[in-house]
Amino acid sequence: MWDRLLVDCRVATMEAAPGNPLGVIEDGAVGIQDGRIVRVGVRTELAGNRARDVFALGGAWVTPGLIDCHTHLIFGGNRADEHAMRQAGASYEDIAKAGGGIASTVRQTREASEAGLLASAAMRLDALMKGGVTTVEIKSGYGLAVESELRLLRCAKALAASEAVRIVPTLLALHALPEDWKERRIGYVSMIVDELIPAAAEAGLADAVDAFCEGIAFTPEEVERLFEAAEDHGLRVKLHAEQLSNQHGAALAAKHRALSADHLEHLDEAGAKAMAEAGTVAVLLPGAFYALQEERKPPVQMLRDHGVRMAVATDCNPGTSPLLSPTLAMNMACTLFGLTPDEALAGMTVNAAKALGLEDEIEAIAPGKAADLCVWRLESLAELGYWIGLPGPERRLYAGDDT
Ligand code: DI6
Ligand code: FE
Repeated sequence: MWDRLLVDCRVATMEAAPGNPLGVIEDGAVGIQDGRIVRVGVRTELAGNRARDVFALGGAWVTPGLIDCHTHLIFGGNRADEHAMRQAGASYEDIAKAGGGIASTVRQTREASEAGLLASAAMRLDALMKGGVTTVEIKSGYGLAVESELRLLRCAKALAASEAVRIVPTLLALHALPEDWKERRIGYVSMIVDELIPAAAEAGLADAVDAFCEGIAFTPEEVERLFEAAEDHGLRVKLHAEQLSNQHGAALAAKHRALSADHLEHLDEAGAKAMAEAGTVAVLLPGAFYALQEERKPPVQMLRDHGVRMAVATDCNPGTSPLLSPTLAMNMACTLFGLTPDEALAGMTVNAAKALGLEDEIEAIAPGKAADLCVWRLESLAELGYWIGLPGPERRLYAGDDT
């Protein structure tokens, strides 16, 4: 006897087949036991099985739960003031150079109590979850010192314990050079490499290490030192690359078999090729492009031509992407970047799972995978990338439980 059986639904398994890129099963059924999917198929194939709860879904769509594979969800305060400054003509780089930007959030984060950080992050997390998110990656990066970075990772762990969502913690070790290290760049990177990475790895607080490779942040050489240290400690790597300029970060990330390279507005062909060869996922972040009113789009056609998998994420952060809706990220990926609605859905499911190295757990609706599912009362799945401000799924199952 299974725990649950979903019937009278159309299932987008996300297991692509020829002519059926989303692996759609019309008149499908999904069996769930102990938080995992045990069987999926057309209803008649599953007809002999019984379950404690049978959900008849009246023709609704079932997709995997959405995966937000790039966020900076935990931080103190917000930067609505800088949003206003940008409307008055200041650029993101101007504000950063004047001591605002990431440095401003670092100050507010260091001042915040742990309870305060958790409460504000939980509010944002709740919005993402209501929008259909069942897995969310959370980066540190607003502590910028050993203890304050570890504190953010511990907050991520606390949220994982209290909320019905899978949380994947990333140590964003090189995000910005803190004010008090301005004259000691090399020393700062050494501290991160020699102290923070070993401490985070030892405590099991991070799955991967990330950095911001940019003219206003860290150089490819500094990033490479970081990647080597991460590898020494058994941590995967990923990179904020080619967001504001071309630093050839994507090729560097690919060289280190990065899970993903993210943003990529200024990606060149050599970078795309290297990513394809390494299996590095391109994470597109239209919320940041929108909020910064950028003009240069990521080269989506080039990514397609080279067979680079594309994921889509909110990049939820206080500076460049105060975006709290996964389906709005999908809509923006379509409207601003030219993804098809199918690509946008794959970008928040199967490809996002790969960007987190979690394909075995959550990449599809298939036997053995976690029963993280969304039930959408929509006529077509293309509506997920179409509505601007879709309220969220009718039902959200996390590890088989209705949440
Ligand atoms: N790129 C971004 O868009 C965010 N971080 C990063 O490396 C911005 C973070 C912020 O401005 O607070
Ligand atoms: Fe980011």
